[in-house]
Amino acid sequence: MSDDTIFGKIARGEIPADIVYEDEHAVAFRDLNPQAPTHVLVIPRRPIATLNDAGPDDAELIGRLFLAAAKVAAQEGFADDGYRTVINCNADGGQTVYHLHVHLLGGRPLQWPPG
Ligand code: D5M
Repeated sequence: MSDDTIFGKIARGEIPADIVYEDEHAVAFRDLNPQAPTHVLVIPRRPIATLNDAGPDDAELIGRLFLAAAKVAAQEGFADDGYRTVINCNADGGQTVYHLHVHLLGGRPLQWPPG
């Protein structure tokens, strides 16, 4: 599957990002437009456009994205205070980049519900 999104380019190392964690399956980097003191995006190296495009074969990979987010939360020092992980899906979900990503937000108390 081809992936010409900005996140596909980051995953392939073609454009720079402020990477805070990476492994065989996932890359995590700081969001350019942070909504919290720490705002990191965790993406799979393998392109999946939206959560709707994930299938049963992606179940383990999606679990790995959340485990990577928890690792980054610990790395950033707010795991015990708390944080939020969220996936935006399609237009009403506020998705703008069509390479699946988990937002990790932390470093301040977060409001609920989101807007
Ligand atoms: O989230 C897409 C997020 O991606 C949004 O918070 C801005 C961020 N963004 C866009 N381009 C970049 C680059 N190049 N580096 C880091 N962060 C970036 P969504 O859920 O799709 O609305």
